[in-house]
Amino acid sequence: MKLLQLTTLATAVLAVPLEKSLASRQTTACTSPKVRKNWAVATDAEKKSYINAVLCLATKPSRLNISTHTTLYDDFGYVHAHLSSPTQRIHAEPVFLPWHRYFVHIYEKALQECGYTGTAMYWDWIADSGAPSKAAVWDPVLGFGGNGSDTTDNGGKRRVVDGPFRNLRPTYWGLEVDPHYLSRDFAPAIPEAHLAEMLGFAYTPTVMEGVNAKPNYQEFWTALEGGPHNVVHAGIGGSLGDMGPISSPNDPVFFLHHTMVDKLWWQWQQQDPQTRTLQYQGRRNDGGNATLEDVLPMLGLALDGVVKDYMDTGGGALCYTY
Ligand SMILES: *[C@@H]1O[C@H](CO)[C@@H](O)[C@H](O)[C@H]1NC(C)=O
Ligand SMILES: *[C@@H]1O[C@H](CO)[C@@H](O)[C@H](O)[C@H]1NC(C)=O
Ligand SMILES: *[C@@H]1O[C@H](CO)[C@@H](O)[C@H](O)[C@H]1NC(C)=O
Ligand SMILES: [Cu+2]
Repeated sequence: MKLLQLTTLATAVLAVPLEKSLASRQTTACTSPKVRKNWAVATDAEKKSYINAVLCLATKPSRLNISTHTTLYDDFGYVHAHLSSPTQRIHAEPVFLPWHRYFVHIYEKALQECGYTGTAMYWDWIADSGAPSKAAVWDPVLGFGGNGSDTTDNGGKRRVVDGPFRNLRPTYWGLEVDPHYLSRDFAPAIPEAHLAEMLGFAYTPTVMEGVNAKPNYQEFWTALEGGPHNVVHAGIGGSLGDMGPISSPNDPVFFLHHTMVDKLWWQWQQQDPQTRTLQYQGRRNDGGNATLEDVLPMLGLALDGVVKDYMDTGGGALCYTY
């Protein structure tokens, strides 16, 4: 009896530290990090494999315990929307960067469970800022398809009519259940106002130099989120496309955009890894000061995370580089 009790106790006590020691073992074990790729330089085979895995997500059951549950593809839009409203928990506060880093990581794993053997990829919108609508990422065969159509007979949204995702039907629009075809609404150029197409003037190499030069985490995430991050969403989504509302992960390009945002954070951290890898500060939306122990909620899509495990791309729960 006594022995049995001891064994039970030991198992219970071990359960928690085991998980911890696995995490810390990975910190030292990340010796060959995977290198995340630029979509523009990926091979045709890699692009096809990525695209097929995205389509596969829409055939997998939802992981969420909700009455409207549809597919794993829809889960990403749902979770992002419900963490943005009615209470904003993932934007306009320091957790923006680590939360989206973890979210991209979950998506990358989901693609891999759908047969994809590569890594998350990014759209380098800085390189394409002069003519964003011509970027390789919008290719109708080896890309995500382009701008939406000029009709709005898709529940008022501009349906993407070319490319491999033209038949994708996201379930959510913001917080609403509103099945529709995937939509985009590339912001047009307005020459009279000196506005370039897709608001490209707001994420040029020169603008980004200013963002990268920010001296601390708080100034950096604020400049990156409120500036180019938001503008790229608006430039692709407009008001009649999926990249606009809080259900923006509906558009598969969301993850190429956010992998780019993540790469920029990583680059900023690499400028002074000693100081910046764990630098995390600012005011939370609930009024408290941000700490490395803050939780990254995932509403059941994956286990909730903790900020400190997602600060270092080569440690904690992660093992990749750019
Ligand atoms: C799923 O949701 C139902 C209804 O809200 C709840 O009673 C149940 O405990 C939930 N199950 C899990 C595993 O979260
Ligand atoms: C995208 O398509 C819409 C609808 O046809 C059009 O108004 C808009 O100018 C297009 N944007 C670009 C950048 O071509
Ligand atoms: C947050 O940090 C600031 C500066 O260190 C401090 O003055 C303030 O009291 C802290 N606020 C809370 C809610 O802990
Ligand atoms: Cu977001």
